[in-house]
Amino acid sequence: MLHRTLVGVSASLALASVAMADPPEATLFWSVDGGLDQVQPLSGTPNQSGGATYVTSFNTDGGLCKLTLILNADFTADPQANINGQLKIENLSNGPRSVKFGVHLPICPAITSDPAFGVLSVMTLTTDGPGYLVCVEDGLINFTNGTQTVKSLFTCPYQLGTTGSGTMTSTAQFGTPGASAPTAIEFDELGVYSHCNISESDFVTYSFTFNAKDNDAWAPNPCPPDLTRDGIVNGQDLTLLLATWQDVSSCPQSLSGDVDQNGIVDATDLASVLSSWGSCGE
Ligand SMILES: [Ca+2]
Ligand SMILES: [Ca+2]
Repeated sequence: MLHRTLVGVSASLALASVAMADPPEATLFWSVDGGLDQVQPLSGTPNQSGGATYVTSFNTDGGLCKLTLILNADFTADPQANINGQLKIENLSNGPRSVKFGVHLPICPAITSDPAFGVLSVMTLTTDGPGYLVCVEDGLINFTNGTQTVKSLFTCPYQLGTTGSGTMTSTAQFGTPGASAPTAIEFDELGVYSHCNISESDFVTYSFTFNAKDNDAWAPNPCPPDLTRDGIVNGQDLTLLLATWQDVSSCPQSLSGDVDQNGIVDATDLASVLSSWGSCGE
């Protein structure tokens, strides 16, 4: 019997509001019912709140999966950095599905947090009859530094189930609002990952709020050609630019010489420094 597989996935994050340049590229991977993992880049577009929106859809065995990721960032509320959002996974097919998906997204710029760091997340299963959600492997929300996972929420095993229709919720948190980490930690990536079995015609949502004290006190540069932020554009800025000449990054804020924050250090950035020589955008 051919089961029609129709799974919708949507995710939204809010990292509050700095006017970002081109949003960093995310990586999406997914599979349904044990199929091969599909991996694809996922580009974001700036949204009205100053963050970025990521949208994609994909087909598998006659089904459709849709993923939406909304990211809003605000590191101007020094010294707090906040992320909140919601992730939704729907199984719209006529049978239970094993759904695996993940999104990895660079955090630009990386957040340095001291122990004032925490996440609160609420998982809700909504069913139109007897239904369940069973974790198959790993955790849902991962904050990573390079390849090291700093913290995860909703790690296996967990499950929700009901014999009737309605909703069930479960809450996970760490650190909010108190201290949670023994030392300062840095995050350069947010990963959302889930592999779970979901009953037919049902869906699950994960809402979450993340707080971290940002020791970097990062703020937009009022004079972008002033790469050293010392109030003057001079040889030091030129030296810094040339040190990263032709470097590229999906996280432009990590390129010290990328004046226009487009992800590459090139002649446009050089021209900007030279045309602003001595002044600082006043
Ligand atoms: Ca300077
Ligand atoms: Ca550039």
